[in-house]
Amino acid sequence: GSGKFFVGGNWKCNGTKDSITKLVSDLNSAKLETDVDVVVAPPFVYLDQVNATLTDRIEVSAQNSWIGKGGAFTGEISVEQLKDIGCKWVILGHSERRHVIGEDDQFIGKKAAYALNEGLGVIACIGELLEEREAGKTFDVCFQQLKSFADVVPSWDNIVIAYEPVWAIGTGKVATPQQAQEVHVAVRDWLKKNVSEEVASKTRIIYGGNLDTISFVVLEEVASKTRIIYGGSVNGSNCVELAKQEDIDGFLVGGASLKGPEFATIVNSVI
Ligand code: 3PY
Repeated sequence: GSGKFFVGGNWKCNGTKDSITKLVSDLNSAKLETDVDVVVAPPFVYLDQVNATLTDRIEVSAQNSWIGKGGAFTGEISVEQLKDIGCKWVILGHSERRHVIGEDDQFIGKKAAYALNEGLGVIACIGELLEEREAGKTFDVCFQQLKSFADVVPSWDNIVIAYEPVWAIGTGKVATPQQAQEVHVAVRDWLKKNVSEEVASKTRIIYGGNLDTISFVVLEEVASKTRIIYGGSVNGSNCVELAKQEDIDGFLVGGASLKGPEFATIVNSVI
């Protein structure tokens, strides 16, 4: 894998004050491997409560953010407000926002660029529908979604890519470790060809030695440092096999993240 293992819990539109108080207390007492970045994403209305009561060991993420500065945008939440309450991350491009709410690549890209420019980390989700997989379009779809992030983001330092095949979300159907690994490798290759070279060519290297060697190092770094995590029905029983895959650098967990002990098991599946 690349970089530090990263496990995010996407609580989606679930929970009450009481259930979230209990979940936070379970997370606070859980034993978590030290070498893992752990993030949870509560619904907006509980973000402040969670951030105030959760151990500093776990960072807090939003599940969405507005495309720009706040103002007259009824019902939206701005990046500035998220930062104000101590939120460090935002999940963008989740398939439920793409396919249930109808957000498109361009809109998601704008949100990502704004959030990154303001200093939030972005968990950038991509993934194909079942019919796209069956039509052999998995890579095309994922690359198109990646490109719409790549075209607008200021840098890749603060992005984690979450590959979440839509047919594996909320269906209990998990991708096999091989199916996930195959896409993760393709995503990393795509980054190498389309992002690293671009970054390498834009990076000014002021050094008098062998330039080829240096640009090669820069080129390798972006693709190999970007964490590509898997999401889609990850749970306490399938996480170990998935985590063994070379290019799976962590997980974005749905339903199983609502149970403290099971979420801890997933965090601790790091090898
Ligand atoms: C799932 O596992 O259902 C997810 O959507 C994680 O984001």
